[in-house]
Amino acid sequence: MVVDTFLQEKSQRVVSALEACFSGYTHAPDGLVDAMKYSLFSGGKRLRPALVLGACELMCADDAPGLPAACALEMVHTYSLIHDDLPCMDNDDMRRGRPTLHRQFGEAAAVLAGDALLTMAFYELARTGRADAVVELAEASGVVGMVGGQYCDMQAEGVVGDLDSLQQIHARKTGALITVALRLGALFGGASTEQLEALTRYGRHLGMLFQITDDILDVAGDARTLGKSVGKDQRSAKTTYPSVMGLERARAMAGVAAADAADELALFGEEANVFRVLPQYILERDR
Ligand code: GRG
Repeated sequence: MVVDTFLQEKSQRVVSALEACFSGYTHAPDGLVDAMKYSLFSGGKRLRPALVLGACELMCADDAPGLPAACALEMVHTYSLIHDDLPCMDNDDMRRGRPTLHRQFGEAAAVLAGDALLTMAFYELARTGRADAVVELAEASGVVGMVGGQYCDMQAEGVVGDLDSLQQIHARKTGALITVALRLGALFGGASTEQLEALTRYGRHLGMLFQITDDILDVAGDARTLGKSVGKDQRSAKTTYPSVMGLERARAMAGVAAADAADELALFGEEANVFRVLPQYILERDR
């Protein structure tokens, strides 16, 4: 309940801010803007921008300074999903409960909408004048972060991997964006080094937890509730937490990651309570 309210509130804040980002694009090609908006406003959980805003608010009792970074992160995340769904990658038909962008608008429009969202993300972040934030997002989303993790994940398809290589791939592919969400929120909220480091450690555990639950949902989740197809990992012979250790041990490992995440918050007072219960919420999620 606490987390639901938190996610709803932060989602509304970021959706309004995202809409405002498009208001200056009167000279942009309509079709491309429609494609970008189709994916951006298709009702994802908005977890990453909520983490930015929550971390910012935890630091300075106001989430407003974190809004540009929250928008930038949701744009990067959305572009990554659009490109991940393409025929040359996961070749998926459904995302967030409706046809994937390339199914609806064609492949070229999907590639370009993803490119434009990525560019727009850095435009919005650069406008804050915070070069340190731009560097953070570039590292987390680029070759040493999410894109690099996606590449390694695709290279590893059909190869039986161990837990160590799995964790390295997902620290980049999934963990980097979740961790940088907390770091950006902390930076814009004026965090001390100690606070930044604690939230970084929290983010790493949360990222791992998120990926394990994602793998579990691909085996045991419901496609309609998830809004995307299930069973893909097995079909594409991917190494996942359930494939390496079985479903029950994967669930236990997710439980440990959730507890480890909450333990990193000792530094903070009761204003961090939503972050304390968030890991359990992710552990129990069905979408
Ligand atoms: C194509 C550059 C590029 C990167 C792709 C995001 C990604 C990297 C791949 C998606 C595959 C996947 C299932 C990753 C696991 C974690 C993840 C990012 C899940 C989707 O995020 P959610 O559940 O999505 O937060 P919503 O729709 O709620 O925003």
